[in-house]
Amino acid sequence: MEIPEELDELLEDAVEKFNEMDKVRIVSHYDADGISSASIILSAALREGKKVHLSIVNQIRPELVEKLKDEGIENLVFTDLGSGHLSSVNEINAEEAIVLDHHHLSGELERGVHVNPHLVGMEEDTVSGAGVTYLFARKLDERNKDLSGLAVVGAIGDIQEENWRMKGLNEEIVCEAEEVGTLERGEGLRLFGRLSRPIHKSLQYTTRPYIPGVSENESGAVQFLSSLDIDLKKEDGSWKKLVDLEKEEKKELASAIIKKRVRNGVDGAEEVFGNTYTLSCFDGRLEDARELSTSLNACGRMSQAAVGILACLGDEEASEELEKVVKGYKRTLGRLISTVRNNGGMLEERDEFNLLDGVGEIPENFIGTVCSILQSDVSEGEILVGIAESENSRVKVSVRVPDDHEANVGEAIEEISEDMDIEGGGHEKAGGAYVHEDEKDKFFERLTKSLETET
Ligand SMILES: [Mn+2]
Repeated sequence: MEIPEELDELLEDAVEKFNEMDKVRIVSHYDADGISSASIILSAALREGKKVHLSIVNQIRPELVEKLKDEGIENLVFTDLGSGHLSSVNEINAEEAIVLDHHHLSGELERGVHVNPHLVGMEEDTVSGAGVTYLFARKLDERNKDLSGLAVVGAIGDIQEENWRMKGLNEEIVCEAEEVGTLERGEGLRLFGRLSRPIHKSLQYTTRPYIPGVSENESGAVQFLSSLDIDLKKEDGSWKKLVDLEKEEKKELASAIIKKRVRNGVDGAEEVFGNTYTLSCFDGRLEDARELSTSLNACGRMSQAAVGILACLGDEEASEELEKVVKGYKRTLGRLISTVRNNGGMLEERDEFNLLDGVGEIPENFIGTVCSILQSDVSEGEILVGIAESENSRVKVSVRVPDDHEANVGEAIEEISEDMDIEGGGHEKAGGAYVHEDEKDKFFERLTKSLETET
């Protein structure tokens, strides 16, 4: 694998530091990338025989800093987190810290080693937090190359593909994972649960690509399949999965999906196909990397990150538990969506954008996903902004702009953070920020302006 020299040097320094550590306090982010990162660093640390204490958090808040400070930590390792809060990391006052992250930089690390692609002129979307953590782990010990599949799960979780293809270091990690045999890359229909679920369930659960009348619609999915003469069951009576379809059937299904989208005004045939990644790192069991990534995301949102981590470490019981967490997550999400749809007052059409006021109804961990789903409810081409209650008199604001909108949400939020006391970031079409309650309106004003000037 070609790792840029400067990055390689940082990794070397981090490994050297890590080798001196006996007890390690690990803190990682609660999204799929963060949970993948945590699984990688935990495996690597345990293999080295280190004593480990791990926490998963959704952001670095003052209470966390206080708590860690009180613990009197000697050795701190942050994964998929920390780069944007280096002054807080310094404040924890650990003797040594290692930060393995890919988020935007803010401040400088006082004691320890900071590894981040931005430090060597690389972009954040060419390697995930799990990717950086993996690069560290393989530098620490070659045998950690068997954790490469998890780095890919993290990159998928952070939506780092462009047109459903990896780039930069992510792509190199995929190649290495193929080489060592923890992952198999294929090409095909991007349906959810292609290895694990009945096809009609796969179709129902697939929302990207969106299939009108089929996504989130079980009977629609069943009808769709029978209109194609595809049997739902195999000869032995068990459910057919996408992976069980004949080549011809797959082709027919693909063209039917594209036709259905075109007829309903959804463009972009290329969105329907993409790389598929099959993980084979769970002794014998195969797992779809996209599905695992979705499940890890659910774990984080449901405050059950430990289940996700254990599943990533290959624990079979945890894998079963993971399925339950995912179900609970779907139920919660479904309930929240109905709450909004049955309660007209929650979604307000303003001049500049649609405002979903979820304060008191929608937990902060869910507001982003709820906004993503409800974006199809607002008028075409319009922006949706959601708010939910957070801690310390702050609200969590989530912003979603339609695909055909020129605005860049991540850049807008970054721009605002230069002169307002907010914390946040995001991607092109989706982002979020924590904003003081009484500065909410000021934030909305600034947001409207930023999104406008970019169009
Ligand atoms: Mn990340």
